Amino acid sequence: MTEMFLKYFREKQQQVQSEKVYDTQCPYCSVQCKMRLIEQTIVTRKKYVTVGKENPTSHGRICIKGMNAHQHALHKERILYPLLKVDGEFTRISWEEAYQHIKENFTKIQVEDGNDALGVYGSASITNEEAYLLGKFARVALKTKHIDYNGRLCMSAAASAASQTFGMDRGLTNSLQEIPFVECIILAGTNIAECQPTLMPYFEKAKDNGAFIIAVDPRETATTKMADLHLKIRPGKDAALANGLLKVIVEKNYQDESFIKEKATGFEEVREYVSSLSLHEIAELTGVPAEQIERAADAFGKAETGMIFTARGVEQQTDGSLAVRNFLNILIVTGKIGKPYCGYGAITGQGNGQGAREHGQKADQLPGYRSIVNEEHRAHIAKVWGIDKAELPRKGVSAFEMIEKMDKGEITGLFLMCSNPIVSNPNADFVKGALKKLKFLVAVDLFVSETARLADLILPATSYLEDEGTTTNLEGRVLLREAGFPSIGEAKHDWKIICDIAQVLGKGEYFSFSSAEEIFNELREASRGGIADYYGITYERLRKEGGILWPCPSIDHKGTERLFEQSFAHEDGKALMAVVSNVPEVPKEEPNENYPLYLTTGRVMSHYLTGVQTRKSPSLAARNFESFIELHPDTAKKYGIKNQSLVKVESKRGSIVVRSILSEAIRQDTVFVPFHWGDSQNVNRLVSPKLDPLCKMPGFKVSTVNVSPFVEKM
Ligand SMILES: Nc1nc2c(c(=O)[nH]1)N[C@H]1C(S)=C(S)[C@@H](COP(=O)(O)OP(=O)(O)OC[C@H]3O[C@@H](n4cnc5c(=O)[nH]c(N)nc54)[C@H](O)[C@@H]3O)O[C@H]1N2
Ligand SMILES: Nc1nc2c(c(=O)[nH]1)N[C@H]1C(S)=C(S)[C@@H](COP(=O)(O)OP(=O)(O)OC[C@H]3O[C@@H](n4cnc5c(=O)[nH]c(N)nc54)[C@H](O)[C@@H]3O)O[C@H]1N2
Ligand code: SF4
Ligand SMILES: [Mo]
Repeated sequence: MTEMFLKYFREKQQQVQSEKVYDTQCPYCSVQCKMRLIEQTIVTRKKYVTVGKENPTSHGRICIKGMNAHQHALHKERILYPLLKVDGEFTRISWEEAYQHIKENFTKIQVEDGNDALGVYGSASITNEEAYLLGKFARVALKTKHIDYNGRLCMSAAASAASQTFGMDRGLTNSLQEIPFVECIILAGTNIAECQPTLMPYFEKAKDNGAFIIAVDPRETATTKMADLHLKIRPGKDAALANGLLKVIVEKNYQDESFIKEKATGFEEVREYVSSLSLHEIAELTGVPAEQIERAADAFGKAETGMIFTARGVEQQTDGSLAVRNFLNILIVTGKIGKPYCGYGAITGQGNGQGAREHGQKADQLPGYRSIVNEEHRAHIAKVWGIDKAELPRKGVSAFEMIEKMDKGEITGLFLMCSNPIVSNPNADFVKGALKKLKFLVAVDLFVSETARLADLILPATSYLEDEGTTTNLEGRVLLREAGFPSIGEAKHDWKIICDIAQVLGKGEYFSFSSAEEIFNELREASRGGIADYYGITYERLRKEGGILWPCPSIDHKGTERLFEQSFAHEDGKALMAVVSNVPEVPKEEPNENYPLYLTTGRVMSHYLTGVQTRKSPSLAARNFESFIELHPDTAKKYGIKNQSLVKVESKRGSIVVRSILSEAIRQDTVFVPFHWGDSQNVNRLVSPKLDPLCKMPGFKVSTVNVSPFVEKM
């Protein structure tokens, strides 16, 4: 009987089994691995598998997050229709009703409180088309100056440093293909093994070819394990460490005099400053022994070729932009930029962390990396948009400063697209309080995130599987993300939602787009002649060529692999060095009696950012289902904390409870907590809200805390 049934079942299965394949691209990190979603229908059940697809960046590799990304996109908790909060409960309404609510409330707020009382908070997880359109929406449809985005918390320090030193900011100055041939590599505050895992083979090949790798991190990580030398720095002291390296480089004459003379300004001042410093004092300050600083400087200084990579460990600091500039100083002094196997890489974070920082979502920026304060730039964009230059709002404020304005009642309405600020911004309890003060909050999301819970209205967006558009990966390579999967429920594309609202507000003529490609074609015009010039890139070319590195000023231009080969992007063609003090302008929190430990924050392999997506993915959530605090066994002993026990972690601003992981990998004066969880595990409730005065990046990587065993009150 069983035999017969099995035979019957197998035949049946073969009969009805069908397979569909969707070309897509990972929604998570900046590598933007190309993937395929395979949908198999077995009898009545659908089964999904994601596999990698050949591409010039990750060559068909994907990591566990990419492999399981479809699990959140297909999750049953996806929002299917607009939800209005009525008496504290979310209630289904139609899109028409939702748009009417927006019209009424936005209009009322702007009449009562002024145009700038409406804020727009965007994202680097949306496409270039959507990022571009959101900037236009704020300035043309809402006429507000207040727009900024979550990339402020991510890329602003590196972007500001590269713009000031080189005259332009593209994450990698070289293509990844050069990495295997570099002799000496510095990885400062970057955990590539967990955060961009599919890039690891580039570094592994470099090692096989004999490269010397130096890692700078207060913790041992899967990345530092690859290094030949690990500088286990005290959190927040990277600028000083770079001064130490510069000092040795200059004293031992590793500098490239002719490069400096021909291509840089400001060297003498830097030389003078670092010469005045004591290496012994730098060792004390940074916690890195002087001989290790010397060894690192020798390795980098003597090598024929070298590259430096930084990520958020160096950048998410209240002196982050200057700390990066000091690492760029090292490249310039040693002449290791603008030639083969020499250059800089800010390892970009979010999927579209590069493109979304170029096309006008920033408070001070217009598309093509143009400046909102430059009259020529304003005129160019006003012309593309068909408005009068005088109508273009002026410069607004950064993401966290917008939240401060909500607290003060200066911003009273917010349009939030693709971000979860109460989990991702510092001083989270304050942020929550500020958002609660809003008269009207609209959140566009896939899920009811911690922030969307506070919204008056939630609009359902389509996911990466459903929404076509371009993203620009960490190399500066513009990619077309195909998206043939049908939309789920009544969800709409982010760009469509923006266009529809503009229409309801009477600005439809500026937003009459019927496809992402049409928006891209306007973006091309808007970016034309700017720093981030996309004019020569078309969907047709992207389909044919697989990806194009900007700048690409004309249709027959092949794109730009290596930057600064002839000159830097400043008007004089030179790189501008900066003296970076060991003592930052904004003092950082230092351990004291009440808060004796440094807290630093970051990521784990299996979760992404505030975790709204990855916590929905069973295969990822199973790897880390709760947050944790990593602390050294000696530190744990001192504070009476056992392994795998609940710990109360407290700062001046708040407290959380997380489970301990004792590990000798971390410095004794430092604890680490990831930020992928909300509510009682939201580490940003502890984090200091101080900002880098130059780029307004929060100092996520240094706060001070105290730890104690958690005792449950009966
Ligand atoms: N798995 C995973 N991958 C991701 C993400 C994710 O959430 N999860 N997010 C993506 C995004 S948006 C981003 S921005 C990137 C982030 O990528 P990374 O910047 O590489 O990640 P982080 O863990 O934030 O920080 C990197 C390292 O900095 C170290 N660090 C902490 N304080 C300091 C310090 O003061 N100095 C130095 N030198 N190092 C310090 C931390 O110990 C950590 O190992 O990753 C992207 N990829
Ligand atoms: N303590 C600490 N805090 C940090 C950091 C840190 O290292 N330490 N890192 C910072 C960094 S680098 C970053 S990038 C930020 C990120 O901070 P956030 O932007 O707040 O984090 P996400 O989790 O990406 O939030 C994205 C939201 O958009 C939704 N979403 C996903 N795809 C789409 C889409 O296509 N359309 C729409 N409309 N919604 C979508 C998701 O469900 C989610 O709710 O966090 C920062 N915060
Ligand atoms: S998370 Fe990053 S490395 Fe992993 S598959 Fe996605 S894009 Fe690739
Ligand atoms: Mo990020």
